[in-house]
Amino acid sequence: MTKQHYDIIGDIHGQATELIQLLEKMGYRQHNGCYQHPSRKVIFLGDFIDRGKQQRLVLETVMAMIQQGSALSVIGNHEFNAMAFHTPNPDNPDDWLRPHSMGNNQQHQAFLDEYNDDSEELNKVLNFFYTLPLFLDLDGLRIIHASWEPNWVQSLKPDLNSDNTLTKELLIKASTKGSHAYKTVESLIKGVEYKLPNGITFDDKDGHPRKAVRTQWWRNTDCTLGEIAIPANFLDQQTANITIKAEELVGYLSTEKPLFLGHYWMVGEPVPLADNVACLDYSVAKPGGKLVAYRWDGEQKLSKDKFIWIEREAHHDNNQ
Ligand SMILES: [Mn+2]
Repeated sequence: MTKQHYDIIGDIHGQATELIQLLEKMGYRQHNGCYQHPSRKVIFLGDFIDRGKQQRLVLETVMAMIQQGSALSVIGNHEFNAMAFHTPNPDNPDDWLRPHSMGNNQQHQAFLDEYNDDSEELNKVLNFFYTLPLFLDLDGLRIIHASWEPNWVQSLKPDLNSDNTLTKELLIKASTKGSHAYKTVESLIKGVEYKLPNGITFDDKDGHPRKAVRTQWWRNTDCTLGEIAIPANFLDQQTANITIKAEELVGYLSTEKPLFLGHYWMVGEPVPLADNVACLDYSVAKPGGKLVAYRWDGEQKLSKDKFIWIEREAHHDNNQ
């Protein structure tokens, strides 16, 4: 039997215009309210929500595709955060699993604006998030939002449903800082970070000071922190020169199935990160960003020719 061919789409963050343009560019057409392709399926990498102003339209589009079998998806950290944001903390009923702090409210505000006073739709969407698996391990490819580590995935198995979706119990455990579930889920969907030494901090794209940097965890050789930090080029020279041994990295061997990730706010022309690793998040919710897909036809070695994208609509920049 031939392998199913997939179009894997990166983080959308409420940018429905670009999503629909990308689907149409790849030959998907609407039938019965659902985008479909005669021979291909989409796989979404999660992070449908937050930031952009068309989050309901994004969710309506992807929910229809998933329900009618023309797409699959994994969960992103923004869906996980939303589930925790809207779930009361069982240990403290006056609070939420994700506290409604100013920062957390700000990050989620565009979503709240669209679902304000519509608890029926909100519940429908939260129930949909519970149907999104943490990862997909398919015939010939793997999909996860931020990082793949077989032992972490295995250690969560007892807490996941048989289709690798989250239970409410796991949502609660994974919202408790310091727990094994918290660390593991955080690494898988928020990425592996390297803690900076000696109180060094830097400001991220949103202007928040950070004490740890996201890393290219998939590297298999010794390197410097400057070479694996994401984004690159913001560390001072001394910090950038810190040596990282291959064994300190999670690594992803070249013999493993191709792995597709979102999450990392890549910039520039889309290219594979390794022969068998590609990230499809190119920050479509930020000025200058794009919505990126990879058209996979069963190959083990990924090619830069198979990326396809839509540039962010310039008019969004005037509305923000
Ligand atoms: Mn993300």
